Order: sequence, then structure tokens, then C-alpha cells
Amino acid sequence: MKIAIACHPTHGGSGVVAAELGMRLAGRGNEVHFVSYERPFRLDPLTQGIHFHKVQVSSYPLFRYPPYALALANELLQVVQREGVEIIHAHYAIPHSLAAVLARNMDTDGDVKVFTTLHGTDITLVGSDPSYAGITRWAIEQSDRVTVVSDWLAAATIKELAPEVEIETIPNAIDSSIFSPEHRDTQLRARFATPDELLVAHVSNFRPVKRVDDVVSAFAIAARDLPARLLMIGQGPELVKAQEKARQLGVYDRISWLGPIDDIAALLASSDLFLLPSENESFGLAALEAMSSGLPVVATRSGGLPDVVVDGETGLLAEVGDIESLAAHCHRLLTDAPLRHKMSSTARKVATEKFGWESVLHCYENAYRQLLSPVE
Ligand code: GMT
Repeated sequence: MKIAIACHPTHGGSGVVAAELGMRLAGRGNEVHFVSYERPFRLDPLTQGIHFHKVQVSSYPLFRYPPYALALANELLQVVQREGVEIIHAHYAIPHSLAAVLARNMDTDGDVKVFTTLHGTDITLVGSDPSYAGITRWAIEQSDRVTVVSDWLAAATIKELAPEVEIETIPNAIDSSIFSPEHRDTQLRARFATPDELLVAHVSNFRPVKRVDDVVSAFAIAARDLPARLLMIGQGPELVKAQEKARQLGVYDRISWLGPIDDIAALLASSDLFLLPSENESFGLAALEAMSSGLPVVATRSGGLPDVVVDGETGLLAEVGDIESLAAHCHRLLTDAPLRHKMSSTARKVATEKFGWESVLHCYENAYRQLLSPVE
């Protein structure tokens, strides 16, 4: 099959899933064309069967806001026509599904299909914003096939936008050879913690939905009487506020603020515990990457997270904003080594057995085939 993938190239779960999926599809003999303003950071451009097409967004004095969605639609149309693409797989509704629908509709002589995968904030934040709600709903309804990454997101999409379209869940997956405890690196770990210190990790885009303040607050309470340190990996609008909170709570010097890092596998494997206190997560790919690396996860009972982090088995859950409980869970896992090790191996087992790429790839390929040859 010839597939074009439109996705966000920056750090964030949807771009990661798109890149990982695309490389696997290419590995199975499909031709995959990525279309974005930058190469997605997890995409290896040298993978056989992978092509990257950069969207050029020209500036013009009258354009206060350059119309990226239109430039993307234009590039998608060219790629579809030039390369004979059969399916445009759009990850994230706005602008990708919208641009894909425009490209399909412009391709009047062709028969390209639009496959939309919704990831979370495209519904819960962008799609629920009155400025984008109508067009998000329209782009979803105009898609030829729509999937979401969790049942929770399916319900949220129906609640927010009530699109008149069938929605199917295909969960996210993990490459357990990349995210593996085997990548534990003692020299790397020694840069952040002494041998008697435990290492807590958080990875996100530091948006308000991630509640990074709560990461700092829970760590400050949990680590009050413990030798522990915190890795804050990522960057975003809440960073400065979180740093200020760390200063107020006297833990600033026990935190390494690492900024965005493309390859976090060794850092995760070299840590002891993962903390993700989000307001909501449609899925929580970051938690799954941590679990696959052998880390128990302390997270919130929100969105699709409880389907990934099994409370009491692969981690411990608390209500959103309940900093005391988050801290108590962290403290318990940091002080009870047998429990931590038990959850670490169950986390690894669940990640590899329940969230492997094989079945997910199979689901996507089946869905593509059905789209190209629908049963009468
Ligand atoms: O907010 C983010 O984490 C970024 C966002 C994205 O689109 O990159 O992540 C969403 O998609 C991921 C991949 O499907 C999910 O694992 C995340 O849970 C989801 N984020 C939210 O729902 C907040």
C-alpha cells in the first residue's frame, strides 16, 4: 500500500505513534510518505520505504497567521498525485484531518481515502474550544475511517462533539526492545544521583494538562526524609512555574531540568520511578514507555491512564490534584524495595505482553485494507 502520514513532528505522543507506525508499515513493504513542516523526531529517515516531504509555509505581509493547514493540504495533494498515495493517515484532528480531507476533496479524479486517528488533546483541548469545535467535528465526520487511542477518548469525542461517524479504538503500542531495563546505564545514572539516591522521572511537554507543579510538590513531600532526586525531562509553558515551585519548596537543587530529549530510553531505564499526575491523558504513552523500561508508575486516575497503569500492580493511582496521595504513593514505592521491584517486573511484563506493536500494526493494516476494498 502507499500511505501518506500527516502528523506533528515535535515531542509528543501522537508524532511518536505516527513515526513508529510508519516505520513498521515500511518494514512490511508499504511505501510511506511523511508530510509535515519538520521530520518527526522519532522518524529514522534512512528506513527503507520511508519518504519525508517538507511543507513550505510562505509568509506574506497580509498573513498575520500563516495558514499552515492550507499549505499542508496543498503538499498532501501533490504527494497523493505524484506518488499514487491510496490513504492519507492523519494523526490529530486539527490541522491534519482537516488538511487530509481538503486534499482528498481537491483530488477530484482520484480515490484517496482519509484515515483519522484522534490522540487526545485534539478533542479535549482543541476540539472542545469553541474556535475549533465545529471544524474539528466536520473533519472527523468527513474522514473515511476514524480511530482513537483509547475507549475513554472514544467516549470523550462523543461527549464533546457527537460526530455522526463510527469510532474504533486502536490502542497505542511500545517497542519493548527500545524501552527496556537492559538500557540501564550506571554511568549515565551517576550524573544525576549517587548510588544511595533513588531517581524519580517525569517526561512531558509541560503543558497545564500535565500538572507539572504537582510533580514537584509530590516529590518534595515524598523525598522530604529520603535520599532521592527528580529528573524533569521536557519543556513547555509551565516550566518556569514549576521551577519557581521547586525553589519555594526547597527542592530546586534536587531536580535536574533536562529540557526536551529525543532519546529517553536510557534515562528511563536508569531511573527508579515514573510520576505522571496529569489532569487527563487519553492514553499516557509516556507512562507506557516508563513501564516498558521497568519503572513502576505513580499517576492519576484520569482519562485512559487506568487502562495502562494497573493500580496496585504496575503502579499506584491517585485522584487528580491529590498531592498528598501522590506523594504517599511515591514514598511507599521509594522506601519499599521489594514492592518496587515486583511492580517493576509486572510493569515490564504488562507493557510487552499487552501493548506490543504486532497486534496494533495488524489492526491498522486490516483497517487500511478494509478501507481500500470495502465489503459490499
Ligand atoms: O499532550 C500530550 O502529551 C501530547 C499529545 C500528542 O498528541 O502528542 O498526547 C496525546 O496523544 C498521546 C499519543 O496517543 C497519548 O499517549 C497522550 O495521552 C495524549 N495526551 C493527552 O491526552 C493529554
